[in-house]
Amino acid sequence: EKIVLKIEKLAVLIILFFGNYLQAQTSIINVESRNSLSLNGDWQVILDPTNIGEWKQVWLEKKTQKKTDFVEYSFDGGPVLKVPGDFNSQLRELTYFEGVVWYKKVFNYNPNNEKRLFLHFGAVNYSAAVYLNGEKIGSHEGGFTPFEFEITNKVKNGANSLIVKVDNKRLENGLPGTGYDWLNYGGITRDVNLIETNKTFIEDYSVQFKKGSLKKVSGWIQLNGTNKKQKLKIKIPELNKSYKTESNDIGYANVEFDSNLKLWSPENPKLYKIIIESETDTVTDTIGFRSIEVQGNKVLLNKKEIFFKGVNIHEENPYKGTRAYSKQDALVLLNAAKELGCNLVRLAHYPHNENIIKEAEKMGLMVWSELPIYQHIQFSDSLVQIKMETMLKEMVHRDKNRCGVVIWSLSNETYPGTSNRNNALIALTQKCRALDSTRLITHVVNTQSYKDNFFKVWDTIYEYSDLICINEYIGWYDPWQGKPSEVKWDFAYPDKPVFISEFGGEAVYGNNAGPSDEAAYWTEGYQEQIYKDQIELFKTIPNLCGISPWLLFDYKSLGRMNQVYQKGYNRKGLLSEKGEKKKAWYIMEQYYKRK
Ligand code: GCB
Repeated sequence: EKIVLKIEKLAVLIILFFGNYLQAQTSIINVESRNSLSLNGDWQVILDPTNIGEWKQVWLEKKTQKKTDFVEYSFDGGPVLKVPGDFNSQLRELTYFEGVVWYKKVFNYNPNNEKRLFLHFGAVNYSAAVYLNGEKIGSHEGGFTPFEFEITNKVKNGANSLIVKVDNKRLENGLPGTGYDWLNYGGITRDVNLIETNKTFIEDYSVQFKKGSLKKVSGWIQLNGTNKKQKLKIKIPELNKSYKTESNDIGYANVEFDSNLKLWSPENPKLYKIIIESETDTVTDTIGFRSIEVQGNKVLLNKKEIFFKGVNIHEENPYKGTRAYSKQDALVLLNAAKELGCNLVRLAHYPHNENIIKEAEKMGLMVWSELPIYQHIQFSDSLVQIKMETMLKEMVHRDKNRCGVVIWSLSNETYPGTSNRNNALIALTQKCRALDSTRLITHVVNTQSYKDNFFKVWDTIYEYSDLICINEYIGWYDPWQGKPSEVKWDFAYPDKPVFISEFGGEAVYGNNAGPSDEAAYWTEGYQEQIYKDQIELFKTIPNLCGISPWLLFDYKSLGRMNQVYQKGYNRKGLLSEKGEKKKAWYIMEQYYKRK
């Protein structure tokens, strides 16, 4: 009995401790269609590189009482930053900053007894602690997914002071960990909204085709609030369709109906206006319907074989040198992908903002969405596994109704030798499948061997992956071991479709000076040759279902310290950061035209 007690105590302690990571509620989906008040715009900030504000309790906003009092901080008189936006690009002294910035915004509100109020963040990189009128209302970890807090009973009539401690310091046990090849843009990088709802509202819903079907819509609706049993409707005005159902004691209703829907595809990205109605709420969405599946060694979109013509994209507006977040930013990236001839964008290496996902869907670009489980992850740390699961839920939760999203990618270049890596990734894959069985699930691996022109793919994590996704940089990090057209392949899982998720090399736009057979001169010609050779290599790959070059635009990465050629940029772009086309661009464009 004593042992049982001890275990119980331990369990409570564990829950209290881990609870800190799970404080934020799963957020309301489809913010766009909610009754919301934007808190975007100017926020006052205090820069706090040594995290001293924690000790000074900045969130209390102490005021002097007596003539002899002094307070050693204030937001007034300090700098102002735009939200949404990374802080690095907004203030010179924050260019390479990784640490704490305190943000403050005052908003007015008149509470209404009939309503509930939620404070919703699109994303804060990397962690956020949120204070309302001096009281901590919660925290969130993870730089690329939404989170929210209900503040119905906390918001005051009149002026309210909201303070957010933003910290983008790298963590050993963070996602990603401490090492990664992109700029660690910190800040309140996506929209902030107050969302007002009725007492009971439609919190969440899933409306997509049932796996494998081109007719059957399957999903569910979830209400939040006390009035749980309600009559519900899903309407598709364009088809004069109205499907009726009812929610049960826990506010949940299954959805299943047949309909003659036009299919979404890259050629015809058809989307329908969908209205979801309860007795107390209405939400409108724009949803497309398609099926995506692997059958044998092929990928089928709407039951027809598809070849993924992809390109890798980081969430950076190359022209502005900022984190991308707006529709305009999205169009800069997606128009370039379209021009290249793509039908898929791999949004590397973390969940991108909703704008780019929605714009891609409208343009007929399929989306590969990924978790930042990247290279040096501390799988042995049990906190990491909890964070992985939380982030997975947040990613799938937000985008489950986006038909454009066809692939959930759960990891990139993790090392099989890392303690507990396989168990952690297998568990994560199973959780992903339980959350969403309709999309393809993959892992990206680069622990293969290439010797004597013989490419061996053996990582056992592929057993759990719908696709074999390989990053290989032959011609750049690894020299060719023979003719590209004569490479031989050996797959441990020979019956799965193969996707080359990264390949490429670096070049400086306009640099045609050096010999084009030597990497060290960073010429366009050298990069162009890599692309020509890679295309020869692709012909040798059995079950090839797609490729995506690394990557669309040159982008900022502090690890790229070659002062002559890189200057702080990863130069593997087909386009420079100014949008200039390198020679390799045309090779890729031609290849996609022929495919
Ligand atoms: C990779 C990584 C990617 C890097 C790229 C590179 O394999 O997945 O994040 O940026 O190589 O340029 O080295």
